[in-house]
Amino acid sequence: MAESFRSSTSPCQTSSRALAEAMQRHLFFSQAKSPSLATRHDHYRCLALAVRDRLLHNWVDTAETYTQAQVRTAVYLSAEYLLGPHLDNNLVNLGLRQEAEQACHELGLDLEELIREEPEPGLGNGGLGRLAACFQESMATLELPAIGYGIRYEFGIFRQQITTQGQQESTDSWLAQGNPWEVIRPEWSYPVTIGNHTVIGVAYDTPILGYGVRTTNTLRLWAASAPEALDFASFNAGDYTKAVLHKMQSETLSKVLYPNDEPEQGKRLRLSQQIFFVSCSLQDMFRILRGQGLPAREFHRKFAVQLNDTHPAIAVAELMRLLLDEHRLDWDTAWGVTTASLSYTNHTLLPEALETWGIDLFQQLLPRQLEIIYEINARFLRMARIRYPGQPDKLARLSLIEEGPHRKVRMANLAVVGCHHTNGVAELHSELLRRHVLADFAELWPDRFTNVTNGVTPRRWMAVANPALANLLDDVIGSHWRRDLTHLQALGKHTGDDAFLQRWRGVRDASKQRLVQHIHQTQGILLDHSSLFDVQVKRIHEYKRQHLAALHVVERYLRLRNGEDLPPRTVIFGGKAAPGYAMAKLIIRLIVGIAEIVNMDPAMAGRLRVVFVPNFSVSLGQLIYPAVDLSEQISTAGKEASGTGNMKMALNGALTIGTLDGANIEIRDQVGADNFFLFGHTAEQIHEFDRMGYHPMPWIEKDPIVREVIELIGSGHFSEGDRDLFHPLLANLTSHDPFKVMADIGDYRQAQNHVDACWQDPSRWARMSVANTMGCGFFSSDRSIQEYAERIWKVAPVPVEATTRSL
Ligand code: NBY
Repeated sequence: MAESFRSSTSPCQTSSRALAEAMQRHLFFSQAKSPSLATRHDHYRCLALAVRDRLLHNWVDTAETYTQAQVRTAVYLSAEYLLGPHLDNNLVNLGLRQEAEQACHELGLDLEELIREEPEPGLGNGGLGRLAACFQESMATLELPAIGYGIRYEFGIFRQQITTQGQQESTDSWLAQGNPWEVIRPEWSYPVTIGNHTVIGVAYDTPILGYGVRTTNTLRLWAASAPEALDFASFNAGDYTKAVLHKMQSETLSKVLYPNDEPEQGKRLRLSQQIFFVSCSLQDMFRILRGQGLPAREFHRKFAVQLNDTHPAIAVAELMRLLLDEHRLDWDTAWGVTTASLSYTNHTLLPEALETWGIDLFQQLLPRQLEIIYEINARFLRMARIRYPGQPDKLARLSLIEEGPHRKVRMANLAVVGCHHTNGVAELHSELLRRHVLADFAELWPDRFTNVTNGVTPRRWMAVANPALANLLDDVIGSHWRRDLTHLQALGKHTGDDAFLQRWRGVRDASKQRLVQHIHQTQGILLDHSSLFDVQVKRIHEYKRQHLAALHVVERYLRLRNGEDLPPRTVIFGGKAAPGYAMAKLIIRLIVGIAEIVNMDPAMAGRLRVVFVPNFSVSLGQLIYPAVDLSEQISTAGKEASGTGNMKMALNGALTIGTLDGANIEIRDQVGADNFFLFGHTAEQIHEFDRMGYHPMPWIEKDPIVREVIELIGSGHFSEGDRDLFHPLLANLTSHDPFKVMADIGDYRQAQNHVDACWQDPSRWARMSVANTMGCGFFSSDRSIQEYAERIWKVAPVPVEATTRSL
């Protein structure tokens, strides 16, 4: 495996003995401790530092190669990176996993325990942030010259506790014990002016390792600091606290990641965060350009810049500002450079999720950028008016400014106008963007619109998360799947082989037992690993319809109480609700209430269990995805842009119950309709409901089971007799039901019955499971990145030469 890169380091360096010695050295020289005082966390840090030492040559060589070769570089701008812990992933990508296990063993330590010591950098909300992390790793693995830029939040996504009251939040101080993976670069810091304050962004670099290659790219995150530690005018006037205040205010800029769906609150700080990281990143790119002796007007030749949603869309105006005001280009040249550099990925179809900023706020914080946006808009509308004479409604829709009593800047419109390409993240999503959300732009510029279906990295989501499956695959189809996931197709030759299917089931069972053990230890709930594990883990949102699954659980509870014989099931939920999203929090409260009643009912023993796993995260995902039998992907069709958890589960052998939404459609195409439990109305039908006027009542009237479920919840059965608690949820479902739960619940039930029938035949289920893994080769983020690189960025691989000498 990966001989070429292994030979770049001497066998002695990579040996477990050397690694163990390095750990001992770090205990003394980095942790300043004797073995008798060392904590487990000290040992984790020693291993992390020893591993870091082993990747530094590759990291430095990569930077050197890119500088010497003056290569065209992909730049990813994202406000979020949901990285997950680095240690295990870096060990796998360096090919050092076994050596580390052995080294720990020699020192009387347990590698798994040390891996669990690492707090994960939760610098993202959900799918969008995790996609950015998978993409970084794939760019490195494909040897693409690339930089990721973002924000070094001091507090990542909040930690979630689950009590009988539902979700409670606390802060995530992931940096409290230090971070061995980052390197501060104070020499690369830039001023950003926001309103009448200037803050300084300081670079913190984290290495992103490719798998089996020398390429080690950089993720550069900006931390905010005050220009002067003290405001000397105030200090000299004797007001020490006021002097320190300004410093504090500046530093709040990179203090905390905002949970999405948070209404209004914090808007000012969010816009400040966006300009902060975008401006620092662009200034850094100009510094690199200058270092290579290239003028500003060549910016677009050096850099292909991808905007991860509209959070960095201010880049359109900021790049123009830098080109016009700092680099003195004329408007047309600057505009040419800007639109040739930038491209935009949209991640949502929900109209309420499209970012806009009030003009007043914009004017206060970013007056020059607003002026530039007005000029872009004036020129754009002049062109559009010629194309669409006498169509003021169309022009009003195209405008970068939403008119009305509170005028707003439309960031999606700004992104489309300022970028050479706009893409969606799954076929259906891209189609709906063209047909609905961005239809006017797609008519104007059809060639700018394209699709790149999302993917996930097989290194973290198979090799790291599911080593038992990885071993089985290595035995049966060889190890190439790690670099080229389409090799999974080769499993097709083995689906009729009983010995193989037996091993397959063994691997799946072991993953389920691992999860059972974790849930027992952390929540005190003992689950039956032989039951069907039915799992929905993702952010809690009405459009994702966790309440649809919850209603179905209540229905099973009623059927079991009525003496029906259903195969044993364990229903597992996990995911965070935005702290300000009352309905999402009520859905969690409902699930917790149902779990409480079901799990203590003796009649349910051995037949039904319900668990809400608190604080879903990348690390928990690594534990959960391999243990899923049934993957719940049940969003209202047309609402989920793509989904990526759906891919992680199917790749690890889960069967999906799902709607024709996002990437579910492509998963079903790839794994075969027979191996997928389809239900629900199509996006087109849902669209028709909305056009014609939808009411849930007719659906409820013809479904006695759902009526009974709603009555039972309304009676206070799951809320200790409180009949009011779930009223807002039930009233919403029975009067408006904006996400069409009632229109789909009957079909969902039928699909679930079909699931039960298939599960009764274990060898049939095992074959369906293999078919899912086998068909998922397409969903590697390597494939997604290859598409971006070839079709949008025009960036080619540059293998890294070993230039620095061994120490
Ligand atoms: O992006 C998700 C989509 O819902 C999912 O279908 C898709 O697979 C994934 C990757 O393309 N979107 C998402 O995760 N969005 C956010 O996390 C997010 C974060 C911040 C804000 C809005 C949405 N914000 O307004 O600040």
